Amino acid sequence: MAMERTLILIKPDGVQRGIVGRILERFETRGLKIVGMKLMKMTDALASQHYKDHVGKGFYAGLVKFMTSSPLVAMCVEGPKAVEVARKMMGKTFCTDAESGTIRGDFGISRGMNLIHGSDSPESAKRELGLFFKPEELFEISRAGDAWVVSDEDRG
Ligand code: IDP
Ligand code: MG
Repeated sequence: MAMERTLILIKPDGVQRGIVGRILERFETRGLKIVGMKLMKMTDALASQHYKDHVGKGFYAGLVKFMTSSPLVAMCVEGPKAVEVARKMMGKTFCTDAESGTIRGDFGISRGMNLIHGSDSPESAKRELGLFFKPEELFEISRAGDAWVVSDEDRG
């Protein structure tokens, strides 16, 4: 079980609603480590790279309008199986379908305005992190309490 990094975006609706802290808190409390973070605006060009698999779909124009409308918070989150763990924490794509206890299921009721993005595989995570962060914007951070959150076995 190797340590992984994943891209998490708190989308413009999360920033506008003032719930960035409540969403962030869940990742920190779970034991995942934030190793990069910034407030930024997504451009049309970045949207077309980030959402390249969705270009041409019916919802694409609306998705880009939403994602570029206001700043978002981009984070690199690290931990054992971080990609899968983060996706479970987020819940199903549409907030209306997401289980209670997940971020989308606890904070949202919309389909498209679903508060959060998380990479869907380690390969996507690598690609997406490269779109949002320069290497020097991501840190190796060791914290005093890490030994009580992640064991040698978890580190792989
Ligand atoms: P994911 O974010 O759960 O991985 P994807 O299928 O990759 O879901 O879709 C990317 C984003 O596009 C979703 O998070 C959502 O914001 C938006 N989206 C997807 N399908 C629809 C739709 O049918 N209507 C409106 N927005 C959608
Ligand atoms: Mg996706």
